[in-house]
Amino acid sequence: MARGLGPGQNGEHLSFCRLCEALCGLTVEVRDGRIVKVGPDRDHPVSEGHMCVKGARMVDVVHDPDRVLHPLRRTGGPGEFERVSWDEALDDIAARLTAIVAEHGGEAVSAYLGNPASFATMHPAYMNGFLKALGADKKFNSMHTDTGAKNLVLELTYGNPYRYTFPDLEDCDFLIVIGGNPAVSHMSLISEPRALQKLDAIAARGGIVVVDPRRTETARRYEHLAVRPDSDVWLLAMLLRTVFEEGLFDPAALDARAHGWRELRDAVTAVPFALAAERCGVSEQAARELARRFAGARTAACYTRLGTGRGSFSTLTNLMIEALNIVTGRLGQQGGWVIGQAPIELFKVNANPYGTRRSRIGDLPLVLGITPGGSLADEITTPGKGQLRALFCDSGNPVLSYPRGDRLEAALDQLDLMVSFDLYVTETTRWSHYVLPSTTFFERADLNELWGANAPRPWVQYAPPVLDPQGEARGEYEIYAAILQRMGLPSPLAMLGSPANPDPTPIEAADALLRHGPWGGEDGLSVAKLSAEHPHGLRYMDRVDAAATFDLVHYADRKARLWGDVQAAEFARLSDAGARPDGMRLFGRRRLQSLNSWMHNSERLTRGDLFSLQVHPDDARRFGIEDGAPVRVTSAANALIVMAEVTDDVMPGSVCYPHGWGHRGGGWQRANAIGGANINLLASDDPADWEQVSGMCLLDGIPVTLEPA
Ligand SMILES: Nc1nc2c(c(=O)[nH]1)N[C@H]1C(S)=C(S)[C@@H](COP(=O)(O)OP(=O)(O)OC[C@H]3O[C@@H](n4cnc5c(=O)[nH]c(N)nc54)[C@H](O)[C@@H]3O)O[C@H]1N2
Ligand SMILES: Nc1nc2c(c(=O)[nH]1)N[C@H]1C(S)=C(S)[C@@H](COP(=O)(O)OP(=O)(O)OC[C@H]3O[C@@H](n4cnc5c(=O)[nH]c(N)nc54)[C@H](O)[C@@H]3O)O[C@H]1N2
Ligand code: SF4
Ligand SMILES: [Mo]
Repeated sequence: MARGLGPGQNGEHLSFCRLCEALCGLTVEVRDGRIVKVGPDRDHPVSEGHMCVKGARMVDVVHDPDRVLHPLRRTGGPGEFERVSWDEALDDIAARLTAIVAEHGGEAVSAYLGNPASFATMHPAYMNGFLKALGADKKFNSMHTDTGAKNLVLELTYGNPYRYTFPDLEDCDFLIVIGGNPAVSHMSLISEPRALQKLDAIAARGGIVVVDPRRTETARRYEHLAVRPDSDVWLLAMLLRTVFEEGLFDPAALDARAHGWRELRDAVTAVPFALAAERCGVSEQAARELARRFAGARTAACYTRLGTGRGSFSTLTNLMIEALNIVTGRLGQQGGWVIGQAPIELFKVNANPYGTRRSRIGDLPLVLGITPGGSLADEITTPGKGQLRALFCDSGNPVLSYPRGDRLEAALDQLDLMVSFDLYVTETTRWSHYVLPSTTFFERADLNELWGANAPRPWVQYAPPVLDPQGEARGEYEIYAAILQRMGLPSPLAMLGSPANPDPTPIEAADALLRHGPWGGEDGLSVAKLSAEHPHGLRYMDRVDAAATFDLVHYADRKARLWGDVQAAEFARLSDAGARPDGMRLFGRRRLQSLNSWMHNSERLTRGDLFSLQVHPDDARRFGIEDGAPVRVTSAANALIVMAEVTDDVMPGSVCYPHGWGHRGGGWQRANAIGGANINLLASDDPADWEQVSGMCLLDGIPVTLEPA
């Protein structure tokens, strides 16, 4: 294994994948300036030779003939571009931005930051720095389709929205997985590339129950408990009620760790089992049984992801999941429910406490100071102070990933300036005045500096660039810095500068934080040391320190809060809900070979069954729908025609279709030809239809009707 290869040099480079939280170690073979093979790094201290097909096919993205490799300027309608030089593009962007800020103020400028940026060093930090330098007060990202309810719940329960709780998989004997499909998604929000191996071991020691409306790849592997879409809140109420009623907890221990459990106990005890069982489709007996197994296990954790995050009670559901872990003594238990330790502490202070700001559209309380992404179109089209006139779209595709891309497209067309940083002309970026070619992660250096906080076996790795930027691509930081420099403004990471280095690059800023972090100091962690001595990555601690979880509870008394105004109001709202409304509910799924709305231009990743509307045989009979035949799906927002797949993998009363398809008008030719539907056209972009506590869009459990088309 050659070490210290420079970018583009022939040989086998060491790197890591930045497509999902698993962050698998990779070997990347370069010949004549091109990547010829991406393989697993068998010597990586945590992934130990694990990777998936997406990591291997990044080569199709890096060398995709449809990739944007030069700055593009709009010449006409959407998607009509000409090639321009970087100087022409940056000069014009800076001039137009200066004029917009002068006329309308910084609040007319904003940015949308997409999912891939979560894996790039300091990316959210320097985008914030860019917006701050301009005086912008709004930012958008993928949070309102993803983690928003969880972030809010972390803030309410522990006082810090940035520090995630997760299961300590190593010693866990019993795991409940609610609304997550780790066999496909690789255990989202947890960095454990060998998650499935860990889950198999948990199942062998005790058990794993997968609560999901679909018999997923994970549910098949372990035990499946079918639940109706958007009804988990009722199941959680039954689980907690059982724990309290049957005394499956230690009140003295709980008093030492949490406030508010008596109020919570009274609230769940007021939820009738019969009503809850009818709402979620899980019987009282099955719920009680699950609660007993959970509380009775030596060690246990209840883990959740997207399936509970985008429903009509997403905050209350996630609050009760934290509560279930806390009440049963799982918080801070080795093999239980923990908060981890990163080598960099970036978010000591919450600059935007929940509720201190509200959105201009829909008057919703902001979580983390992020404006609800579902309102992006209305933020552009609604006149008044703060109306958006300039938008930077960085590493995101909100036309496909958020509700009502059709309305968003029309709004984007009204912007005075839209600038996108992407690898492709996409459904979103085609509306830009400029598309600026960005580097892939193989063309930039990164540190996985923050993900150690979410790892049962924490590690840190520095990956140097494998290739030089392809074509004229540039890193996003460089582009932001060049725009600000032209405007005479400080660079986007100036706030992390020091007298010795007032203007650090992202890696330099991360390095300084690493050197001053808990594993820093003389002879401690630094980029130089990782690069020279630990090219495969370094496990800076053998295991997450479960007991240290309590030190990371942000409240001064280190106790969790199980009750407050939000809980009281949400339980009151729950008690007003009557019997289950009739009708079909739509929810989503993911596929191993696909990543959200991209990687669909790779031939190898787009073979076989890509999308279908999964319908239960009973519903198919009821609505006259045949396997493989077109079906019209109608929601309050829209109607779409898609192909049906009749299968009892989904529960009666629910239908399932993946998001991120329906490509058209972008530069990715194979993706365009594949077809499929943009399922988010059926979701609502009216704030009144979202969960009002967190501003999360309703993406799972959308009421729909079906008919043959
Ligand atoms: N119905 C429904 N909708 C969903 C979801 C769902 O489950 N159901 N999931 C939601 C979730 S969890 C998420 S995270 C969002 C994702 O939604 P978004 O974050 O809006 O977008 P992505 O689909 O991840 O697209 C990423 C874009 O970044 C580009 N890109 C990739 N790498 C880089 C890079 O290094 N630099 C730059 N500049 N660009 C890059 C890609 O070409 C692509 O255009 O979708 C959400 N939407
Ligand atoms: N292969 C692959 N891996 C990925 C991604 C990808 O697109 N492809 N995306 C990455 C991203 S951005 C993210 S955020 C993570 C997401 O990681 P996960 O959340 O694990 O991913 P999903 O497959 O969307 O799993 C959500 C599960 O919730 C279920 N569900 C839907 N509605 C409900 C409900 O009301 N109640 C319950 N209990 N379950 C429900 C769905 O059936 C599905 O099985 O995955 C990441 N990893
Ligand atoms: S599981 Fe696949 S996509 Fe995720 S980091 Fe590993 S190789 Fe990349
Ligand atoms: Mo996500």
